[in-house]
This record gives sequence, C-alpha cells and structure tokens, in this order.
Amino acid sequence: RKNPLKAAFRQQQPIINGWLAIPSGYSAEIAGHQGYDCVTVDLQHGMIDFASALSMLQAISATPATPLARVGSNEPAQIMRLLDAGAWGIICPMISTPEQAKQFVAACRYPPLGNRSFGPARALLYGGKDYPQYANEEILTLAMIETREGLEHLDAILDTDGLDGVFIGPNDLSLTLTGQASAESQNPEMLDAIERVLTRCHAHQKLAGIFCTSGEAAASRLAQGFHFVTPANDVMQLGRAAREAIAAAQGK
Ligand code: 3PY
Ligand code: MG
Repeated sequence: RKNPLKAAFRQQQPIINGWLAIPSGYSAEIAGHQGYDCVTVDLQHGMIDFASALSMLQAISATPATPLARVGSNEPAQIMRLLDAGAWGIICPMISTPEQAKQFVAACRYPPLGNRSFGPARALLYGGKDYPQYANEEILTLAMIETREGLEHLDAILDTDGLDGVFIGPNDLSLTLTGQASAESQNPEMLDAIERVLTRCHAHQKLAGIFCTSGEAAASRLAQGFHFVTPANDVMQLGRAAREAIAAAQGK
C-alpha cells in the first residue's frame, strides 16, 4: 500500500485530517472509521507517549485512514521511531529555518537522500516487503510554520528538497505575531500571514495545511485554497458533543 495522501495532493483532492490528543488505541480506532483521509497522533501537545502512539498507529492502520504523527520536536530519533512504528507522514513543529527543515526531511529519508536509519519494523508489516524501496517517495513530510522566523524564511523552507509542504499552527503563529494564541484569529496580521503561506505554497507547488477548530472553519480554509485541514481535535470534539447533548437534554 502506497501513501494515498500523496496521490490525493497530486490530484488536488482535499485532505481531511483527524487529530488525536487522547492516548487511546480505542479512540484512535473510532476516529479512523469516521471518514477522515488521515489521522494524526499528536506527541507534542497530546497526552501521548511512545507506547500509546504505537497502539494508536496500529489501530489507525486497521481503518481506512492513513496514520500520521506530530512529533514533540525536530528530533531525529523520535521521528525515525514513529516512522518505524508505522506513521506514513510526520508533522514537525516549530520549523523556522531552512536548516531545520533540511534536518527534519533528512530524518524521514533513507540514504542517499537523508540519514534515516534502517529498521522499518511495523512499516514493513503495514507497508509491505517493498516498503524500503518506496518509503523515500511515499512518506509525507510537513513542516509547521508557527513562528515569525518561520514566516521570514518561508521561501527557503519551501525550497527544501523532499519537503512535501507546510502545516500552519495558528495558535503559536498568532501568539508570536499578536501576543495572543488564537486558532481562528481575525487579526489582520494573522490573516495576511496565513494568506502569504498559502500563496507561497501554491507558487512552490507544495501542500498547504492548517489546524482549524471546527468543520466550518476547515471548509472555509479549503475554499480559500488549502489542501489539508484538521477540523478540531478529539478533545474539542468530545467536549463539544457532550455540551451539545447536555444542552439538548435540558431542552436548550
Ligand atoms: C498551533 O496552533 O500552534 C498548533 O500547533 C496546532 O495544533
Ligand atoms: Mg503549535
């Protein structure tokens, strides 16, 4: 099985990505069966350690969704371990310079393209015996743009060989630009920054992704030209569904 997300991007089909912060193989399995194109296990802000991530990736790989991981930082050992554990793409936070982007991509690519160490483990089971031959082309690499420095170096980051695209972290980006974290900020500087990332991605023919807090927000990002959206995470969805059910039960 090759990475369907790469094909979806090539064919300009929108990619809807689930986002998991709750450390549970069971909730990962539920998410994977809901119709997402891919589901990301978040090891940065989620409450998830490697053992939970492994069972979540196993659960997602038994569903139609493609498993991805967001790593805690640009740390080659963790990136390589999650790829071995069966992630088909890595979202790396806080990429602010082309050097950081290069280091990130190198960890996802076997030599001669990068320095990923060989030991594909679950990737071999889930991806088939020929995984080592195609992994360099099929593993998705998304660099998070969420700092002022990342915006300044956007073109150089997008020029990184082997980088598939970027994923905007609107909370951190808003924090750095406006002093306040906000995922759906209407601050003009944020709107400009997001539009600029989108335009530059299109110019470099790279995937443009963004974290959103609702399906409605994700729909407007897709209409704006984004290729890859996350319509809130499991925690937000669980809380929202509970509040709505309680309000409905109360006749509100
Ligand atoms: C951000 O908004 O900063 C993110 O990292 C999204 O999870
Ligand atoms: Mg962030």
